[in-house]
Amino acid sequence: MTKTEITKVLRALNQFEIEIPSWGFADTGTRFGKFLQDAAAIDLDDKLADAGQVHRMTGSCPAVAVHVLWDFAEGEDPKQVVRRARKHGVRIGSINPNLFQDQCYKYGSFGNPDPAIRETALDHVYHSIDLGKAVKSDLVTLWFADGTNYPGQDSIRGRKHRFQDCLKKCYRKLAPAQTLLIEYKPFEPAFYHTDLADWGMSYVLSKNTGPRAKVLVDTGHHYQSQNIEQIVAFLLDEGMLGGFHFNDRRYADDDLTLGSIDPYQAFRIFHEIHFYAAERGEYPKIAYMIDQSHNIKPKVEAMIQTVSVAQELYAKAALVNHKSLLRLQEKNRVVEAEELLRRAFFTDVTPALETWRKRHKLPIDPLAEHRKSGYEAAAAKARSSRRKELGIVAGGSYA
Ligand code: PSV
Ligand code: MN
Repeated sequence: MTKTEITKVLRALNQFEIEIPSWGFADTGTRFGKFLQDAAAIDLDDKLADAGQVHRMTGSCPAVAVHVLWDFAEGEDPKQVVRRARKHGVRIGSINPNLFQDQCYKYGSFGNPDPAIRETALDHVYHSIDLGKAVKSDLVTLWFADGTNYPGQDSIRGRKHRFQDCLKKCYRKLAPAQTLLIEYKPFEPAFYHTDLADWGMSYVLSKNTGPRAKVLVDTGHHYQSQNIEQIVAFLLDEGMLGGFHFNDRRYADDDLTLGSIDPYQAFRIFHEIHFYAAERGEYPKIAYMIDQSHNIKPKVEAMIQTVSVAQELYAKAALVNHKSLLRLQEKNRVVEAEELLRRAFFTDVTPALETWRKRHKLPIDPLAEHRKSGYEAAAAKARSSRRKELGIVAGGSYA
């Protein structure tokens, strides 16, 4: 790599932060089963400790996304949570209300025809917004499992109106520093229609909700072969890209490690962001988040691997020479323009990553350092008696 290239990467990585999900550290699985891990986090304190280890190894993950129902005990003092996070070297990031798990949501939350259920859902989001204020988190991330399973089951337009009404009500409760991120997903668990099925639906509802409501792109939430970087470029240009949930997929919302199937796609997404930033002279405010929970990989290792991949692909994308690219594009020099991207993608950015890590006093090889640290074995040991008490043992069942 040239000196200029290394400088470009260092500059890019200095402003690259990626939030990790608390739910990525707990025992999770598919709907067919969970494979328990001795070191998996049991409670929020464990999750924050694991997140702290990821941040110590990678230097890019100071914030942890939390899922209100899974992470906050009834009556939990938010200040205590802030203190606990700080103790582990991290802070609380986006707040994720849970509008899909309770029995009352069988026919939806914000889209439910029953006004009483919509009130229940709204109360939960209001509570989540307050929690965000209390822990000084400025992001509230909404994902809805809402939809129908059969044609004719409910009015698609009626549900849209209920959604818009509820979102506006939520928006009014936000503090000025808070932003609402609205996620979409084409299907699952609803199998006929999903109320917020694609970026266009999230865009329309966000736009009608207010200037601090933006679209959240979960890379696993698209149909096969959809051009995600085009969605990203479009949303960026409209000032409507709020953030990402990163993961990779082969079939549907598989929660695979970012870049494990198609690293070039993640690169192309990052390229659109660098390209936009170069034209603007500054990086847009985007919440980069990971949304992966691993069934067979050790959780902390998987997260460190993911963040390292994200750093690498972000760094590669930063190498594209935008002035040259624009010139080639203006002249329709297709092959050379494509080669510019390909060359950046295939550049070995290890020297730049090592320099960045050295400068920030971080391990040169985050994964190797984590393995050497013995963190996993120590966590398994420390958590074993609690696991026994709760009946969470390998071979047992844990709902
Ligand atoms: C839904 O599939 C989703 O992507 C949402 O972001 C949820 O909050 C998360 O996964 C739960 O795992
Ligand atoms: Mn997601």
